[in-house]
Amino acid sequence: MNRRILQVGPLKPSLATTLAERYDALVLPDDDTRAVFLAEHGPAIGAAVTTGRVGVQADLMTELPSLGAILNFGVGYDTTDVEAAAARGVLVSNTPDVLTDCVADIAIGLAIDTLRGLSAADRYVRRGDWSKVGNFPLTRKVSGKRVGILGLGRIGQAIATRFEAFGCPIAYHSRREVPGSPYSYAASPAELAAEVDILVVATSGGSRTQHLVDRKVLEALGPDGYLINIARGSVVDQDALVELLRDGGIAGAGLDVYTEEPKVPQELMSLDNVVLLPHLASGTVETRAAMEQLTLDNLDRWLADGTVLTPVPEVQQP
Ligand code: 8YV
Repeated sequence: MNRRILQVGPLKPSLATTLAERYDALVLPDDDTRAVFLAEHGPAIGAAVTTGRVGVQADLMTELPSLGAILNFGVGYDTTDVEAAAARGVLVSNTPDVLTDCVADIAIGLAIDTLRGLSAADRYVRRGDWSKVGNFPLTRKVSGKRVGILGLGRIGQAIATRFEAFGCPIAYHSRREVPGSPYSYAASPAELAAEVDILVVATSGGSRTQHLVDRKVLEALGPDGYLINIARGSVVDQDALVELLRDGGIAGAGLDVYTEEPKVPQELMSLDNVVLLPHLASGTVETRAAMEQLTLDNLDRWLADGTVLTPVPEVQQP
């Protein structure tokens, strides 16, 4: 088995250092030396370590004929071509569970910030408006709001549990109804949006969920509805979202993810009914350390016996 390890894209610095020092990993160049690098080292590469921001596409896989595993730092792996990997017998692992709590916490934080205007109020105080203008305008209550979860997977479930503690009735839409779930099931994203005050996007990304939240869904959410997205920017029609936010078609949005990160539409910058985060939901010291450890554990397992601990569902273990 070829065992050379390849780093694809930037990684958490401590992970990159460990890969280089402990595993003698190579780093894929992203400049014009890449083709020469791949011609020289491609055939020896056994495993690639990457993140959801970069991933391994089918064309890179063809340059790595001995590739046996792609280890993804992060739960989302929509930038890796899992069908091409499965067809080539390449294993793909991700880092589920260890980041669920932090991502769910940020969904709640975004909802409270968006409805109660925390970031906007902070700007208000810093501008000196409290003494110049007077009291901050009234905001919207969070407790008891009807919450819709789009994608009741591990993270969606953790978000639902947290909102339950706020006395919020929960509904959801997933590809399939979840057996035994205490929450009410809506047959489509638009039906879900129509019956809730806060719509939380918690699906995976990729072609299957591209623009699942389209203009129709946002219009169903309506002028009193709020959108929270901690999943992937690709799930939401961002142009429609910007337009509806600007024109009062929806009440507000809390966003951790965007269509083309790190680009954030300029039109959102001046809107006080929008909270903008730089894709930080899993970004705590504790959780990123756990993601790093799980990535290395997957790599060690693959080196030991050719399997991984946390394979993505689309690929079969040997
Ligand atoms: C990370 C994420 O920001 O896990 C995911 O899918 O989006 C985040 O946890 C990212 O994967 C790390 O680069």
